[in-house]
Amino acid sequence: MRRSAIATFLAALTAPPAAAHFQEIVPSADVLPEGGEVRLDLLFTHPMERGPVMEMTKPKRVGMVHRGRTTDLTGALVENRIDGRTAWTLATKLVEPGAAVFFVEPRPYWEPAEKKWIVHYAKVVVDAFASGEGWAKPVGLPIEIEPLARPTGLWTGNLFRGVVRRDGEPVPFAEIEVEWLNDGSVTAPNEAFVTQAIRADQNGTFAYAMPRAGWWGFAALVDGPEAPGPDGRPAPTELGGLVWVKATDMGGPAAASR
Ligand SMILES: [Cu+2]
Repeated sequence: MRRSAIATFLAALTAPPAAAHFQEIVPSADVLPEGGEVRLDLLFTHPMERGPVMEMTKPKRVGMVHRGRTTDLTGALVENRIDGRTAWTLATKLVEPGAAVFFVEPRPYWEPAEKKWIVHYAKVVVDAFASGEGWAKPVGLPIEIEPLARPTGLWTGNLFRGVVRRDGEPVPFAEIEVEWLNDGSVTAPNEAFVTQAIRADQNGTFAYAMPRAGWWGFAALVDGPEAPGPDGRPAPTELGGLVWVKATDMGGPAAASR
């Protein structure tokens, strides 16, 4: 028994942080050339490993910043079941040009394996009428990535750059985890490839070249305030500021419509 406890402890020590959690907020398209309906899927999962999906209770708030206005979309959330877990979906229409920044403020998730709370504030930009306007507008989340490259209409291989901000201030040497939303076509050769790890520079600025078409999640992670865990004892909180960015292959129409 004692030995198995030690084995568990050692396994925990040596296990790579492969099971990186990512709050997904993924739209049906990054650009709506003619405007119109956009559908967003919200789930809490491990994108590169395609699961396991974690339970996502109804978020505190979901909304969008569009043309300088913030709209609360929490009431439009529809519950969804994925692999037996709760996830959410929402559909809305963009009838005016301009980038809409969709965001989610989830409720804290208790991670029993790491004995910590996780709150991942996540956002994604959808550009209506391919306007090229409004994509840099911050939502004002407690931790947020400010894009330095327009996060829509990006080619595969493009460099995505951003600044990690906490309460509006840059976070020097912030840690950023990067994962590709795996469609099943890639198997990581080993655990090291599942989550890419990068650091911001002294100004909180980071860059990453996306090597494959599809959705990429960038998760800036910082320590939040301690909060009582299920046993009432103070537990750490991981705060994430995520942005989802789509890369599209240069090539035929088939690649463009992925
Ligand atoms: Cu997990």
